[in-house]
Amino acid sequence: MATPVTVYGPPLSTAVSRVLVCLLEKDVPFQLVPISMAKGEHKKPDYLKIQPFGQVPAFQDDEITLFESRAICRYIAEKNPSKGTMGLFGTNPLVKASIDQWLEAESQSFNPPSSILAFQLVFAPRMKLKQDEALIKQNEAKLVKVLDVYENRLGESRYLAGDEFTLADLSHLPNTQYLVEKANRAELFTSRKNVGRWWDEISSRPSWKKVVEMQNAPPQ
Ligand SMILES: N[C@@H](CCC(=O)N[C@@H](CS)C(=O)NCC(=O)O)C(=O)O
Repeated sequence: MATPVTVYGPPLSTAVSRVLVCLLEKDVPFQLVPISMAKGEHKKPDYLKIQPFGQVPAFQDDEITLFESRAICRYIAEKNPSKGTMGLFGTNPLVKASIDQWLEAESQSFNPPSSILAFQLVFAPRMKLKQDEALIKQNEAKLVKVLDVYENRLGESRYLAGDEFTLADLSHLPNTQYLVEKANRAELFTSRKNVGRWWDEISSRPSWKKVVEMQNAPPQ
């Protein structure tokens, strides 16, 4: 039997949960090495050998190690084309380009304001850090503009890259979950008809529900 792949990092991390949901969609067995960020385990020399920036996640498949959650997701989808959800990373160059385009939109346009908001609104209070109201306002305004573009796009197609659920949609799950469920910002999504419909659909996938369960499980 093949050795399961290994994901290093806690499920509460948005970047780790992106990889976990991808593995579940593709039905790829994995083991999780939680890595305590509170204890600084992500900055230890042994860990830096597989993630030189000292961030989570890191990923291992036999002798291959990778970092960067979106690159890891592309690898998982490419390596397992006939397992689990088909078409996560497309089957022809044009579809792949469309998926890549929206994956880039997620990483370059959606992630910057949404990750700042998730940090300021969810993690800063948990870490007893002072929230930066100006930064929150500024990034809410940026996110509104991004979501207006998404609203138009999702009026034309069921999912971001077309009629099928792909890595482009999957990549939005982690930050959106925090904003909708933990940061009291659901309205940003639900007040937009198409974005609200899309969010209901992608967040109801069994793979994502399982990741949320892992996030909510009490620490071992
Ligand atoms: N672009 C990276 C981002 C990774 C990242 O920012 N991870 C955060 C947790 S979500 C982290 O490790 N933060 C600790 C640090 O930067 O020291 C990816 O997608 O994998």
